[in-house]
Amino acid sequence: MTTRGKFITLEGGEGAGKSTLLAGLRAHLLARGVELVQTREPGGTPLGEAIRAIVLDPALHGMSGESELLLMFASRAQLVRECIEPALAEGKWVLCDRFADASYAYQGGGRGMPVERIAMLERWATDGLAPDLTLLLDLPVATGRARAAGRGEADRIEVEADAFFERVRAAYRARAAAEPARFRVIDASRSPAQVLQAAIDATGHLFGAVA
Ligand code: Z5A
Repeated sequence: MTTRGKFITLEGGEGAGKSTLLAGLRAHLLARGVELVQTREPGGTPLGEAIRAIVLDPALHGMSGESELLLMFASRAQLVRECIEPALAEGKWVLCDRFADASYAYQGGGRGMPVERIAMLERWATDGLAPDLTLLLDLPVATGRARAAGRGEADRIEVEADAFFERVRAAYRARAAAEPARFRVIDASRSPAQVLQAAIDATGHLFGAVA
């Protein structure tokens, strides 16, 4: 019988270093012989990437918080069914750049959408799927925004004020504190090499099931 794969998600504010860490972590896991699928949210499927283009389009500044929330979960519902669940069932590990915690942080913390509504959508869209491990890259908002600056035109969410991103950060930290068994909070103000090492250390316990 195939052993189910592990599901790892990366979370954090703007410019936290998720993409940088993903490259290093992916290389580490492949070197350990893990069969891996890497994906992202919003996006990761043809439908999800089309939704991503919509939710990040700066021209669509009139989008309501409700519409934004539903679009994030539409992308997620597709990703779970088309990509994540099949991969895990085949024994592959899945590395995902953001997942449901991002909706609690951005739409819940940032936009003030009610948590119960997000939880209801999560149950529906993910069918109970939760990460085995979530790496939260935590750093001050100003540091992340400075890192992300100069990448060209800001997307529809990046144009939000610092106060929005402070609420996002607080919501992420609250979720990590509420679920310490699933989350590992990594100080993302350290060097890329130190952040990668912390992530590698955090994945160690997942290898029990790998031959
Ligand atoms: N969103 C949402 O609202 N609700 C949801 O449910 C979901 C998402 C799933 C797109 O996400 C947007 O969607 C996002 C949340 C929202 N909006 N915002 N803001 P995304 O993950 O695709 O985009 P992002 O958050 O804007 O990621 P990013 O800014 O591309 O950052 P990153 O991937 O975390 O960082 P990076 O590209 O690795 O690094 C940024 C720069 O810092 C780069 O120059 C690196 O070389 C540098 N860097 C990286 N690590 C370090 C360290 N350790 N030290 C110094 N410099 C570093």
